[in-house]
Amino acid sequence: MALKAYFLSDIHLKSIEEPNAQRLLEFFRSLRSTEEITHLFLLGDIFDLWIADHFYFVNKFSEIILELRRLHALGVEIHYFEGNHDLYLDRFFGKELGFHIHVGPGYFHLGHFQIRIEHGDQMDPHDLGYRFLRWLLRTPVIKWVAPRLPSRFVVWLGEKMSKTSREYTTAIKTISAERAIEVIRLHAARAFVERPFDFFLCGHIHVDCDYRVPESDSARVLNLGSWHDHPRAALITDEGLTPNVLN
Ligand SMILES: [Mn+2]
Repeated sequence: MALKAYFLSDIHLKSIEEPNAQRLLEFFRSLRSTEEITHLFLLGDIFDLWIADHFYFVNKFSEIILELRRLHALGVEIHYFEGNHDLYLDRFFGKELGFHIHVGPGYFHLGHFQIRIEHGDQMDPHDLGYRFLRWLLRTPVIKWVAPRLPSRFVVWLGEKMSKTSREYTTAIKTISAERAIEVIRLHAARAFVERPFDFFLCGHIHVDCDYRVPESDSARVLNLGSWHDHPRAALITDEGLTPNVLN
C-alpha cells in the first residue's frame, strides 16, 4: 500500500461533547471509510488530561477509543507520543490497544523520507521547572503510584498540572509568537545536526510554524499548532508533506 501517514497534535480534548471531539470522530470515520491510511501519529496532548489506564478517562473518551481501535484493526500502524497532558500511555494505549508508545523523540523511515517526531515539551532548554517536573513524573516511584491513585485525586492533580502548563504555553506565546518560533528553530537546528531529517514534526508550542531548515536544501519543520486555534492534520505520502488536510 502507498504511504499515507497522518499526524495529529494538541487537540486538548476536555470532553466528548465539544466541537473538536466531534470533528476528530468525523475525521477518523472518513479515514476508515473513504481513504487508505497506513500510519497514524498522535503527537501528544490529544486529551487535555489522560493518566495511565484510569477508567475515568477510558469511559469519558470511549467513542474516540472505539474509532482508534477500528483503525488499528484495519492494520493502521498507530504511534502515540506522550505529551505533558497525556501520561503513562503504555498501560492502556500500549498494552491494551497495541499502539507504539513514545516518551521522547522518535525517528522513522517512511517511504524515502527520514522523519523526526516528538511532542515538543523538551524543546526549550530554559524551561527548567518543567524539565524537573518531566523527570519527576517519569521516576519509577511516581510511575508506579500514579495509575493506582483514586480517579478523583488524579483528575484534581491533572487539572492543576494542566493549568500550570497552559500558563507556560500562554506565557511563551504572550512574550511573542516570534520568541516561540525561535525556540522551535533553535531546537530543530540542533536536532538536524545531531541526525539529519527530511521532515521534523512537533506540537506543544501552540504557534503555526512551517519552514525549511536553512542548513539543508529540502528539510522541513512543521509545528502542528493547536486545535484551539484551528483543527489540523498533516499528511505525508511518497510525494511529500501536506501541512493540513482539514482546511
Ligand atoms: Mn504539550
